[in-house]
Amino acid sequence: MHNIEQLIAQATAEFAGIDDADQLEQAKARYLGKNGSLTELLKGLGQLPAEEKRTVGAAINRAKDAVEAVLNVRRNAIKHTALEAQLAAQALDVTLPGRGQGCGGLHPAMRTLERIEQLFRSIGFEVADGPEIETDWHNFTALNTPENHPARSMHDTFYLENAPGVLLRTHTSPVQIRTMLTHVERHKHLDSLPEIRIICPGRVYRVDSDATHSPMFHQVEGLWVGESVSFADLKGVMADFLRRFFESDDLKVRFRPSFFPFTEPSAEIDVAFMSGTMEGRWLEIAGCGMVHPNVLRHGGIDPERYTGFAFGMGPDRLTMLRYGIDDLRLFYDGDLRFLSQFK
Ligand code: 2NL
Repeated sequence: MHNIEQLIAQATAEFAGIDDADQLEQAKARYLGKNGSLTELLKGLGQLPAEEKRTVGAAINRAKDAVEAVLNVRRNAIKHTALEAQLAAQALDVTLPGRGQGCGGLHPAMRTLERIEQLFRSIGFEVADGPEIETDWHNFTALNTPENHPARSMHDTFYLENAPGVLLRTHTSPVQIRTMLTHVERHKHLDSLPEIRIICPGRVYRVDSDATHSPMFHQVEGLWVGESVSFADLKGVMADFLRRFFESDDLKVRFRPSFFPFTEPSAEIDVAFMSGTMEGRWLEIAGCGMVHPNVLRHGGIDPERYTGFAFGMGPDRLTMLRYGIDDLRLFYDGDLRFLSQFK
């Protein structure tokens, strides 16, 4: 009996000195485990005379309960201490200022498109859009592109599978064709057609991919059709637009003869900056011309009565010039280290 009381006292003292959960379980095993001292006492019960078995057995079981109880108290204390430490370490300081919501920004390509739209709106143009999946009639035929023209080949144009004559538009001209057709239909009750003044910004697609070409890129085309629209109007509108776009009154603008199937005559527009790193160098910036009579006819407009000018430019190139970017792929890689500079 004396032995049993001693074991309880010893276990209580031992548990009290332990701060670690694993060590506590090891200490428990020394009393209550398979070879623990209380377990050993129980095993020795068989050698006792029958009248002692009851009392000694009951005493050992009480001792086990007592040790178990002391153990649980210690277990809970250790758990509580660990939790307190964890809470202290992870304490939230609710008085700290918030991290703030990172504010997004427009992609540089979109900033340029919006700037172009704003400048053309200021001189009476409207912004038109249309489908990116087009028919070859709207994309090529209506634009006076010969049946055997290389641009129509599968090397240059993305065609849809299992849909003959359907493609990803290679320029935004089909929007202008569609606009002419609906404009004519809408105003057919009038003696004369109100003017069409639109720009068509949007995504276009060509089979092409390197440092200066992406298979998807942006284009802005413009169209002005009326009863006396001339090449002089074209020159004035474009020179004024480019000087305002680049915020440079002394920007040099020149028109160089060129060829497009959809315009006649046609010209390439070059600009030269009078200051900065690009000073004095002529850069090709857009193509333009008087709308070919066949194209007006495909748009439902009588080329004997109406004339028009059209132009097309790559806003991605304008963006690169305006911000001094030398690799087009930066636009489309989605790397925030690059893009966040434009916020
Ligand atoms: C370029 C050249 C150009 C046009 C696009 C056009 C549209 C219609 C009728 C006639 Cl509906 N022309 N568009 C005209 C001349 C040039 O683009 O270098 N683009 C990047």
